[in-house]
Amino acid sequence: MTITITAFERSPDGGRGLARDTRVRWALEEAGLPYEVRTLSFRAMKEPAHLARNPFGQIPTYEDGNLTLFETGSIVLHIAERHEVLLPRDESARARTITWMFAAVDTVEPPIVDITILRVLEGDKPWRAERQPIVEARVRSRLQQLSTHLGDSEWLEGGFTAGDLMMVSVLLRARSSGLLGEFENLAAYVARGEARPAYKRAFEAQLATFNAGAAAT
Ligand code: GTB
Repeated sequence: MTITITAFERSPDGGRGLARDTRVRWALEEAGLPYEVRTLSFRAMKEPAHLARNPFGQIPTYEDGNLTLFETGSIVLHIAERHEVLLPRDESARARTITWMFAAVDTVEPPIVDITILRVLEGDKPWRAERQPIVEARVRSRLQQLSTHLGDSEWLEGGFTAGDLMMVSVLLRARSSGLLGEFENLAAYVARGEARPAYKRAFEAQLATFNAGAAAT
């Protein structure tokens, strides 16, 4: 059975790899697992066929035979379980890796998403100017804490793991705000993630999907 994931037919990020299918593609590339992509329009994402895959009508999803998953944390964990590089076998190292995966999606990503919401969905609202420094301060605080923890280390827990894959993916979303660049070690950490051959393949694949969608419309 070939693994199938879903992705935007035409990602609103213009192919910059910021939509969440990129982290799933990256995990699949790290694990050496081939996959196919089912692209969806925004309308198709809310139709019954896709709601059966993800009740929230979002991408990405993951299908392998009879198994269908949604939520990138869960999908990446499932993939990581099949590859020791992503999820160490040692019990404590494995638990620490999973801890970092949760930290990425539950502690670091929400304030970063708030910046996008403010810019994209609330850009014309009267409260934007007042809210902007508040939202940025929350992100800066999280980045400072992460930066302090990372220090001069290459990765969060010794070698590269799925915890780094999720954290780098989340941090990439903060780059355009300029906040990531305030933390030299975090910017270098993200660059190390982007330099991995598996990330590069994932990035090129999502860009090819975007270009195909753009050419078709
Ligand atoms: N918690 C879920 C997960 O981790 O899988 C969140 C999934 C999610 O937010 N999916 C988004 C989606 O389907 C796409 S990735 N949105 C459509 C909808 O909800 O109707 C989020 C995203 C979208 C666009 C950009 N961008 O343009 O830069 C970046 C990230």
